[in-house]
Amino acid sequence: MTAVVYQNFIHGAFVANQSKETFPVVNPATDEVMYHVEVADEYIQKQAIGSAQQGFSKWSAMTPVERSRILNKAVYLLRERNDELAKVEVLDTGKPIQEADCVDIQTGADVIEYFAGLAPTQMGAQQPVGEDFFYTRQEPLGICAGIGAWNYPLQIACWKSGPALAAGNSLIFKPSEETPLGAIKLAEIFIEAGMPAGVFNVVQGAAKVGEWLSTHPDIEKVSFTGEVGTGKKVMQSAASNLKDVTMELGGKSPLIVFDDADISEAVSAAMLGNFYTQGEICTNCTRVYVHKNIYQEFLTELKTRTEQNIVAGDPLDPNVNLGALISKKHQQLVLDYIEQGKQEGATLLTGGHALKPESAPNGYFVAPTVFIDCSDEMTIVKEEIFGPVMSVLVFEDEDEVIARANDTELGLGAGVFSLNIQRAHRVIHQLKAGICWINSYGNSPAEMPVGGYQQSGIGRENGVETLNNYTQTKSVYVGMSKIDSPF
Ligand code: TXE
Repeated sequence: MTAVVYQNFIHGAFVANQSKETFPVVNPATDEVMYHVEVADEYIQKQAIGSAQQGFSKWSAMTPVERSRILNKAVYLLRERNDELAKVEVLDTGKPIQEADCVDIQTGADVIEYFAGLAPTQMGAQQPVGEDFFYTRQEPLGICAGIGAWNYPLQIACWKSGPALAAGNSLIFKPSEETPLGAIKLAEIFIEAGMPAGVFNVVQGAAKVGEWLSTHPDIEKVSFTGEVGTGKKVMQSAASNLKDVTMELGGKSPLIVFDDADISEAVSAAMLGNFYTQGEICTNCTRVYVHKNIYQEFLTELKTRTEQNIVAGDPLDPNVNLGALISKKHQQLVLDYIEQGKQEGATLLTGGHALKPESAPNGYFVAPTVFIDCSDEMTIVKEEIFGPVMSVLVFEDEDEVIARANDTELGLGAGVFSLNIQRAHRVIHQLKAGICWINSYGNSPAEMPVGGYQQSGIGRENGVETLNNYTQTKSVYVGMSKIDSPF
C-alpha cells in the first residue's frame, strides 16, 4: 500500500516542503503507522507568513457580516460531515467513536457559530469631551498563531480559529504532531466555505515549528493549548516581540462531594471527570474529596460502576467507552504514576494496570484506575497524570476541604456536589479555579468563558470576552474647536 503523505496547507492548497522531512502518525488503538506528514521547514514557514499577510489584508477588509456568512457556511459543512470527521479524530487520538460522534465536531462547530454570530455585533464607543469628542474602534490584531494539543485536535482548531477569524485576523495553526489531520480537514472546509486563501493556514511539526510561531515578529498573538511547562516556553518565546498570549494549560482539579450530595450523581461526575476520553481532559476532576459520612457508600457505587460499565476496546466500536491513550510513551507515563501511587502508600480500589482488549490487542490502553487512602502530599494527588487515574480523598469539614483543594499552583477546574444551595455557592466562590461546576461536571458551552487561575492559564476561550481578546482598541480624538496652544 503506497504510504499517504500529508503536506502543509498554505494559501488554500497543499504545498510541498523542500527539506523532504516527514514524521509518521500512529493509530493509538492499533500501534500501526497510518500516514506521514511533511514538516513545515523554512521554505514552508516563509510561505505561511506571506500567505497569512495576504489573507489578513483581504479578510480584514471584509465586513463582519461577510466574514460571518463564510464562517456559518463552514459550520454547516462541519455538521454535515460530523461522522466522517469524528472517524478522523478517533484514528488520530484513540478516543471512542461514541464520544467523537457527539462531542468533538459539534463543540467545535458550536464555537465557530457563536463567534460568527458575535462578529457583526462588535462596536466601538463615542463620547463628547466638551466641544470635542472621541470614539473607539475594535481593530483586528493581524496574523495570529494557534498551537494545539492532541486530546481534542479539531475542536481546539475550531476554538482558536472561531474568535480569531470572526474578529478579522488571519491564523496560522499548528496541531500537535500526534494528531495532524483534524486541522487539515478544517482548513479544507474553510476554503470550500468561500474563505479567502491565507486566512487559515496549517503548518505541521513539533516543538521547533511551535517555537518558530511563538517567536516570529510578524505574528501578533499566540493562543496555546498544552502542558504548563510548554506554556511557559511559549510565553518566553512570545516575549521576543511582546505578543499577546492566551494559555490554556493543565490542571489537577478538585471535586468536593458533601454528605448531602446525590451520591449517584456525584459518582457520575467523578467517572466522567476521570475516565471520559480515557482521562485525557485538562479540566478533569482528578482529586475527588468525599465527606467521611458518605465515603463508604460513594466508594461502593464507584467501584461497581467502574468495573461493570466501562468497556475498553476498538474505539471504532460504538459500544466502547474507554479508548487508547495517545501514545506508548504516554501509556508508560501513566503506568509509572500508578506505580508511584502504590509505592507512596495509596490503595488501589480498582484498575492499576495496562489493558489488552481483544478487539484492540496492540493499543495503548490503561484500565480505569481508582486510588483510595490517598493523602494530599502524594505525587498522584499533586501532579497532572492525564490518564484514567482518580485519587479519592476523605474530608470532615468545609474549611478544611477548601484549604486542601486550594493547596495547588494550578487552578483550572473545580466541582462541588451538595443540595445545600448556599453551601455550594459559598464553597465554589472560595476555590481558586476558573471553570467551576455545581452538581455537574465538564460541560463547556460556547457561551461560557473557560480558562485557568494561577499556572493553569492566561486569558479565556469562548464567551463574549474572547472576541475582544482578538482585537485591539483604537481611540480617535476629534478636535471640533481651535487648539488651545501656549506656543
Ligand atoms: O501538550 P504539549 P500535549 C493540556 C493537558 C496536558 C497537555 C497534553 O492538561 O497537560 O495539554 O497535551 C507544541 N514551543 N491541555 O502533550 O506537549 C507541541 O508540538 C511551542 C490543556 O500536546 O505541551 C503541541 O502542538 N510549541 C487544555 C503543543 O505544543 C511547543 C486542554 C502542546 O504540546 C513547544 C487540552 C515549544 N517549545 C490539553 N513544545 C486546556 N487547558 O484547555 C511543544 N510544543
